[in-house]
Amino acid sequence: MITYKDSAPPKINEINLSRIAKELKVHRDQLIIVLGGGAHGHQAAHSHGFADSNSPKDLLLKGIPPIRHNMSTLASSVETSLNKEGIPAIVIPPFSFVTLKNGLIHDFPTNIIRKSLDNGLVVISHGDICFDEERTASILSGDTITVYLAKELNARTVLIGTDVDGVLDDNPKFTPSAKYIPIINQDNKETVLSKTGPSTSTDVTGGMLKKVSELLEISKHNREIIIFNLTVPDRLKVLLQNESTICTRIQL
Ligand code: IP8
Repeated sequence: MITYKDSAPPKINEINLSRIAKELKVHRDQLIIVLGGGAHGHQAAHSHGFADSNSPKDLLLKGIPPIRHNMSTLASSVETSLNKEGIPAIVIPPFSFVTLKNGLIHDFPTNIIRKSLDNGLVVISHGDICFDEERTASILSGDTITVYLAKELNARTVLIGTDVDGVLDDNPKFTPSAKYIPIINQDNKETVLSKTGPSTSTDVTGGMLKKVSELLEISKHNREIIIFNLTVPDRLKVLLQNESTICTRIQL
């Protein structure tokens, strides 16, 4: 929603971004904002072979500058918008301190993130390309970062903003009548996982199915996990004020 997902070259949706920055102003506690790749990350990742595990090393290496450039551009636009609203946000890019091994987190120190939060800063991080101990470089998705940081920093609430009303009971691109599922719990989690498909735009890291599977992993620890539609004005603001709105809550 802060990028036009299908626009090539990637383009920032300034209208949505400045609205979201205004909604974030109601938040009073520590806050980490994790950006997904959107068009900025996924197009460059796709054209440099990151969707295919057999891509040659040279092609992957060539992808590092454009992916880094695009993600830095995106993150810095978000930083600018938040700073304009008086939110003391700073970008901490994973490429400079996170390593992966076979696509999974290998080393992800959190001391600078903790110090930033303790000093009243709002941290912006984002899906990125990172060096991989086994495969030259791999893509680290924003969802993986979110799950990791929620665990490491013991987050109380995890809000996942998407462009649909929550986790849907069918693919809205093919079934326009698909409805959001208000609660995912032990009773329906297997059914939900079997119905939720991957994202249909250029997404090299798995879309909604991966999102839900990763979130289920951290929902057992008395944490509030909410997936909601960030394209609809005021839903973020309402959720940040602990009020209810249309969304999916994961409660295992
Ligand atoms: O959109 C992917 O992050 P995601 C980041 O959260 C890149 O999966 C660089 C493609």
